[in-house]
Amino acid sequence: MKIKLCLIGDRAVGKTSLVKRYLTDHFSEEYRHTMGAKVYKRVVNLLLELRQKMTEVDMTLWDIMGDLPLAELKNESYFRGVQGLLVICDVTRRSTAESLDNWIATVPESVRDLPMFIIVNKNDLIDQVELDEDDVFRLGDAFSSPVLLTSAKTGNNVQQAFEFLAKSIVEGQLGPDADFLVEQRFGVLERPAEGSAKAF
Ligand SMILES: Nc1nc2c(ncn2[C@@H]2O[C@H](COP(=O)(O)OP(=O)(O)O)[C@@H](O)[C@H]2O)c(=O)[nH]1
Ligand SMILES: [Mg+2]
Repeated sequence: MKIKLCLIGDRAVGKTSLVKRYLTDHFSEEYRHTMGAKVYKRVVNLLLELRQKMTEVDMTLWDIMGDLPLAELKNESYFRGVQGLLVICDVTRRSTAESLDNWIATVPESVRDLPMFIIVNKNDLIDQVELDEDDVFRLGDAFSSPVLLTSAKTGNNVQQAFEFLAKSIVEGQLGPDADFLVEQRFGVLERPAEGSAKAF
């Protein structure tokens, strides 16, 4: 099964570092540059718990190149065919969490309802933290999405971020038990009423 995941989030939150960490812990190959984006690929075997079956997932990871504004990405193929989003902020800069609203508001409408994980990166920088536990929970509520604290530096939760999202997508495509599995893995998050998706 082929899966396309896109990374979004402010400059320097660690998007590229997370992809590199995920890829270089294992064999990988950077295989394509497109306008405004770098596309990476990794093939993994993931265990689907419910079916007790391994499945091969061919992941392409789309990372924004440099500082390209999202408005330009929308004109490119960045979001075409995407199945899941990693929405990334930096635990040491509150502003990067505040701007997630803007990121979500600017992605194409069809993309907004896709499986999405909020990633709070740089969790190794414990003495510079600007987001507390409540903030992290509020982010999850606001976007009705699982939140993972990661560190591209130590590798903490990086593989989980990519592979749990990939599994959510695969399981979502595999039938009605998918929601149950996602709830079991992450706990249930209430979907907020229309228009209330504001964490800050
Ligand atoms: N301490 C720490 N630094 C990180 C982490 N992730 C990224 N960085 C640093 O943050 C800066 C921006 O990272 P980069 O991956 O280029 O961000 P991008 O613009 O979102 O792609 C670089 O100096 C990285 O070394 C992390 O988890 N912990
Ligand atoms: Mg980058």
